[in-house]
Amino acid sequence: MQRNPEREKELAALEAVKYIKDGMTLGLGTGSTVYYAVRAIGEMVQQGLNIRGVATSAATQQQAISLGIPMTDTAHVTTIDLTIDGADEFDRNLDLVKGGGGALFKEKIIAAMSKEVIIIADASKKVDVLGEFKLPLEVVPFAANYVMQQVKMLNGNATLRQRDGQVFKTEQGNYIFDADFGLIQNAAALSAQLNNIEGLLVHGLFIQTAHKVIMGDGDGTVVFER
Ligand code: A5P
Repeated sequence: MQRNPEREKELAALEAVKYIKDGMTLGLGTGSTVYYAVRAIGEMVQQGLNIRGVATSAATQQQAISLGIPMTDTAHVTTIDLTIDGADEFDRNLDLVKGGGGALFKEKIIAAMSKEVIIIADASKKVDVLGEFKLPLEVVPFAANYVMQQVKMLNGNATLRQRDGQVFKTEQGNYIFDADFGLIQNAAALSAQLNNIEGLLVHGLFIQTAHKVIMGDGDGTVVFER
């Protein structure tokens, strides 16, 4: 089958927004797939939907505001009804690798605050085993050498993310390491080990976070549920 990833992203996004109800506080993820969801939510708001959004990145915040979506932030909400976000990989347990865009810190906090998390993705994101996509790690610069060494001890090979010839900095002013652990046979165990490294602010494994993954698949969508 000739696949069109952009169409699959859009189809997944359009299916996900059907779960939005009036009055909800909505977490808005980051990335090229969520772009389509935010665009659709903008249209729904124009047609009278009453929601407020909480963004996981400055880019999403900007897009949402430009579409007239009322926005708030984590200082003003304690729970989020539903979050719609993307992923770099998902497996059959609906465990995820995220952070390709560098927004993983806010994405993890927003996911933790959410009663329900729906992940939207094109079909290329579905994998048998996580780990082909290098795992993003957000690292406080002061701890960079230490974290690099600790990641090596877990058999990870990390490289400092660069963009346009410069060291990439997150919205929090931290580094991203893209870490190759090979195929991750036990994602929960690796997640726990990474959680124990001081100075590693957050990693891109999202374990038991997604309630649903909606995947665009050719001309339709498939919904995976936990
Ligand atoms: C942002 O940091 C990421 O977690 C994104 O959600 C993820 O990279 C998916 O992005 P795309 O929808 O652009 O593939």
